[in-house]
Amino acid sequence: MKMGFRWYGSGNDTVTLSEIRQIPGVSEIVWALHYKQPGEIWETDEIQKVRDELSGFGFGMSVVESVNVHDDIKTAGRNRDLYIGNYIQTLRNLSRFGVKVVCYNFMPVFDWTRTDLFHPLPDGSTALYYEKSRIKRDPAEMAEYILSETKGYTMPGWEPERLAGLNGLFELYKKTDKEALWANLKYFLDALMPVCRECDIKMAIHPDDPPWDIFGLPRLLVDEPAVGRFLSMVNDPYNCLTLCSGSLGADPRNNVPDIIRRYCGRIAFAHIRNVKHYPNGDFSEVSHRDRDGDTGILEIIRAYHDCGFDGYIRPDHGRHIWNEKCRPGYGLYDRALGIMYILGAWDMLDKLDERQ
Ligand code: DNO
Repeated sequence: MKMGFRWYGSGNDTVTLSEIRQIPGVSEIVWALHYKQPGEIWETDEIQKVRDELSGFGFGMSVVESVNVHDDIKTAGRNRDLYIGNYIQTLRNLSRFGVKVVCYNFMPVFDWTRTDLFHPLPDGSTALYYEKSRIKRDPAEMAEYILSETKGYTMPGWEPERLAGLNGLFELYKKTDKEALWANLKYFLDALMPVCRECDIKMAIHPDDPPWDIFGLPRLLVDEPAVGRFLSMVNDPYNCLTLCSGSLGADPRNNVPDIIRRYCGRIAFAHIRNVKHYPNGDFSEVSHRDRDGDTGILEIIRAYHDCGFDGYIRPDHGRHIWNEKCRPGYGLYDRALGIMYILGAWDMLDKLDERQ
């Protein structure tokens, strides 16, 4: 497997490339043009600028997270073919720079959702937290809260300009039920697959986070049957998964190691995140150490190792520790600790294999 670290770009991240270079084992920066709106073409000169910056530090740029999908594509809106055309052009441009995996999601209106971005943990650190009962509230109220909590940083899907048009977005999704959303996802992927094959780029969908419907909006990639349906609906080696252990693992009924063993050949990108469940359905993100949460981090690593996983991997959200001021979930220190934990387990599994 190839270790990556998500980075939001110069001037847009508290973490620097020189800091990331000091974390053992990281060869890839998981990147994106964060200023781009869904539907816009990523131009080659813009991509080249990132390439020059990353290669100056010896990093690869094989994984983009994310090229976001326009709402017209998700809702079969008037301009969906135009935006699919733009997406295809972006893939072609990315392939000129050696991009191999494009992560995206098909969640309506919001990307990942939490109710508390800096929830205190008993050890004095803070972490992302989800309180089920608070989600029933009006999404506009929720949006206002999130904006005040993010302390100037934007969370994907919760950008101020997007939240300003919240009512319009909800209106747009009224005619899109779960089956319509599945059909729109298939339409999108069917159009992309020939280009993906030609460009050797895998499309890697991120599961819905959390893995259940919120604010009355349908969500698709929520459990093992849904993952199976997704992969057989477009049965192409370029139609792949970003297997996010923390997203699927937020539902205690999901056995993430089993899902990995079952679909390993179609996992292009792995996110390793640990969550702790509470009996009332709330959950908290925690350190990557297996026993700190309920996701089964060691079994997950063992599943990838047993399958001979050679795709890309990154530690997902970390806690905020040592007074670090950073994007929610995306600080330097806890993600660096997460990498050392993952690599420690992985290297030991390699050693044990050598003995046999
Ligand atoms: C959360 C991330 C997601 C992910 C998108 C993919 O931290 O894992 O925001 O990047 O859902 O499009």
